[in-house]
Parts: sequence; C-alpha cells; structure tokens
Amino acid sequence: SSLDLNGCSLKYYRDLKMRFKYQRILKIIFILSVSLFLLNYQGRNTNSPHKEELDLNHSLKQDVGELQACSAIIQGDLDGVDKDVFRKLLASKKRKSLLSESFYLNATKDCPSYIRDRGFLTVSLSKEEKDFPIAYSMVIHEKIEMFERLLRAIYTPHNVYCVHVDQKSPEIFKEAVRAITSCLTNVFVASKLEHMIYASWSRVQADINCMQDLLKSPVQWKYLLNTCGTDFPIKTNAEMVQSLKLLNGKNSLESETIEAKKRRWQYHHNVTNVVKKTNVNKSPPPIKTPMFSGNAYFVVSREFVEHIFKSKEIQDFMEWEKDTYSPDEHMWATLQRMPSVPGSNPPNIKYQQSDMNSIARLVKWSYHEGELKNGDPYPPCTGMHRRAVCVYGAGDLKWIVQQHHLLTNKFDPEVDDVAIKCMEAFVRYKSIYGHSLLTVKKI
Ligand SMILES: *[C@@H]1O[C@H](CO)[C@@H](O)[C@H](O)[C@H]1NC(C)=O
Ligand SMILES: *[C@@H]1O[C@H](CO)[C@@H](O)[C@H](O)[C@H]1NC(C)=O
Ligand SMILES: CC(=O)N[C@H]1CO[C@H](CO)[C@@H](O)[C@@H]1O
Repeated sequence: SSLDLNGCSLKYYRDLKMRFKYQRILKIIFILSVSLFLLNYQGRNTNSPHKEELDLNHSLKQDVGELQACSAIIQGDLDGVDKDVFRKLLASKKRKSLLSESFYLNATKDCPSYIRDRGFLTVSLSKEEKDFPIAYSMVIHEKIEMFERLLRAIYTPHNVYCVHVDQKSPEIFKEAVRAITSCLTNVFVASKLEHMIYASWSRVQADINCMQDLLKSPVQWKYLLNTCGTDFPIKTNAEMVQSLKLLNGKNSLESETIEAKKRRWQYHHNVTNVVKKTNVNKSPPPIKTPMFSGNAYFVVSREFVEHIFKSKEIQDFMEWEKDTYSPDEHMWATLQRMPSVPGSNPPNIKYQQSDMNSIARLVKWSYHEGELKNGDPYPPCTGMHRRAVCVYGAGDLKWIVQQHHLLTNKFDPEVDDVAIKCMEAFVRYKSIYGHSLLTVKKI
C-alpha cells in the first residue's frame, strides 16, 4: 500500500506517535484538507508566509509542503501530513554524501551569486539586532557543508564571526573555509590556528585565539558565543539578542561543584597526540576561588573577554590550566565564579548553574535520559549516541525547541538530515516572518 513505510522508518518515528488510521478516513481527510487549505490560503495571503521570499532566501528551497511536514515533525504529530512529502523527507534522512570542498571552491568564485544562491541573509532584520552585535568563535575541523549550514543559520551582516580551523585538517578543507569566509566581510579565519588534541588545552586556546582577533574587530559586539561544527541554533538572532539583554551583563554557562572531576587538575598531564595522566602532583590552582566544573561552551560579555587578557591573576590561572585534563570543562566554569571577573556569579552554592539552567548549550547526555514522569531530566535520544552525547534525530526536535538555550548539539547529516533541515526551517521561518513555523497549518 502507498502508506506502507518500512519498519526502520516506523521504529524511527515511533516516538512521534504516528497513527495509521488513514485507510478508512482517507476520504474524510481529503475533504477536510481541501476546506482547510482554502481557509489557510486566504489567511496566508493577508499575513504571510510569503513563500517566494522564503524560497529566495533559503538555500534549501523548502516548499510549503516541506515546511508543513517540519512543523508536524517538530510538534510530534504527523496526522494529516502529506504522505508523499513525508516519504520524500524520510528518504533523505541519512545523507550518504555531503557537499564537498570543491563544490564550495567553485561556488564561491562569484561571491554575490554564492551569497544569494546559498541563502545568506543580506540585511539586518531589525534595528534592535543591529544595535546589539554578537561575536562568534566557531571551532571546526570537518564537514564543510555543516559549517556552511551552521554559519548561515547564525549569520547576520552586522555580527562578527571568527572561525578556528584545526591546523591538522586537510589543506582543501582549510581552503574551502577560507573561500566561504572571503565572501562574507564580517567572517574571518582565526589569525593563529592550533593543532587540536582531544581533551587538551588546544580546545581552550582555539577560542582564545578567536577572542583576541574578535577584540580587534571594529564591530562593537556585546556578547561572545562559541560554537563547534556539530552545533545548531535553537533561537533566531533576534531572540538571542532578547536573551542576552535579559542577562544584563551576566555570563551564562554551566558552573557546578563536582568532586569526581578533581583528578583532572590534581595531576600533571603529558600532552603528545593524546593527553595522558601522570603520577606527578600539580600545585594547587593559583586562585582563591575553588574549582568548578562545566563544559566548553559559554555565553560571555565583552567585558569578560577584555578582562581575562588584562588580569595577571587570570593569565597565571590559565598558565596553570595548561597541563590539566580537558581544561575547557573546568576553566570557563571556574572563571565564571571568580568575584573579580565581569558578569560572574559568587562561588557560593546558591549560584550552582547546570547546563540545563544556563543558556549556552543544550546537550542530551545518555545517562540522564529517561522518563519525565520518573523525574528524569529529558526523554530518550531518537538519533544515536556519540561519546554519551545524543546526535539528534527528528524525534528530538519537539523537546529541543521548548528549551531556553541559544544553541544545541549534536547534529550530523549522516545520522539525521531531516532533524537539521527542520531546525533550519524552524529558525529561518521565525527570522523572516517573526512568528513560529509551528503556526503553519497542515494541509
Ligand atoms: C561551478 O559553479 C558554477 C556557478 O556557480 C556552476 O554553474 C557550475 O556548474 C559549477 N561547476 C562545477 C564543476 O561544479
Ligand atoms: C612525558 O612524556 C615525555 C615524552 O613522552 C616523557 O619523556 C616524560 O617522562 C613524560 N613525563 C611524565 C611525568 O610522565
Ligand atoms: C530577509 C531577507 O534577507 N530578505 C531578502 C531576500 O532576498 C531578496 C532578494 O535577494 C532581498 O531583497 C531581501 O532583502
């Protein structure tokens, strides 16, 4: 039958609570659809969505059917979705190949065409956003297409973007990144590129290199956000500006007391191609504030960034951090609790801030997944896990868009491209029309 989706798809979308009662009620649906469509169509004419403009500005050229399918997928209710559109979307779930470096090297030869064809915004969408520029530090090493999709989703012409490419990435990847950045005057490659080693200081240094470059930019940005290649925004630039203004000068990042991680900074670590713990004890940290634990992602004020380069105390602390294990997961968290640091919170237990309570980054950890009714923090991952982190499937989107975080990770088009497509549609739709994609009615 035409509704016979294969078992894999069924399992995959089980959490979306699909109900296959079509057979008997197909006729009724058809009649209802036609009436709804007509009603809808009239509404659309008066108050957007203006399909042509969305097509023009969205490189994915998502048509109304696909937008409706994404709206339904994000709401977790596929009743009434055009099954052909849905089947087509589903068929593109796991991308077998991504756009290559050579595609970008060619496409960027003509920058105006590239910017137009690939759907980058060419105008600021509001004065409020324009008056509140945001700086980005983007740390990437592979999958050029994902870099472009993330950049496009967070891109506005008045923000500023520093891209740090792993020194050991292939030359062609670096060239393609440079080609893309050379088409956008407010996007540049970091002046110093680190050779990245997992769990080492290099992860922190990459952001620091970008911070230094970004401070030199003529753009008077107010906040700095850092991203990696598997991130995607949940919010539009306008929503981010709102969120950042509400922070009122404070930073927002995970910062908690966690005893179990002490070993990471109690011993000297030897960094070669890997980070190895030694039996050599380290001196205690050269600061009065105790150590806190967090993650690599932050939302910090311009004053925070200026301060860490000026302060001798912090420069010494950073030096001390260099031979610890995964300094990114305790250095930012500790800075955030030092009284001298702009936008920080006191080291008091009253200010414990989890990843869920800060706005920097939404991540679904395998060991916290479970049943909300049992008190677990979030529902199970519908994609797959990588290093205990959920690589999202489309079934995760409903939960994602309900969160207050500015960005979330991880996404991978080779795991679920539909999840990314629908996030692209979700963010872009709201940017352009000012209201949610979820208001798009099903036909
Ligand atoms: C190179 O780009 C041009 C214009 O964007 C396009 O027409 C052409 O097909 C591309 N060539 C290759 C080999 O991709
Ligand atoms: C660190 O590694 C170097 C080179 O591999 C080795 O010579 C040295 O002994 C190691 N240091 C410690 C404390 O293990
Ligand atoms: C919001 C936005 O970027 N709109 C642009 C869409 O594309 C047209 C034509 O390229 C521009 O004129 C709009 O400004």
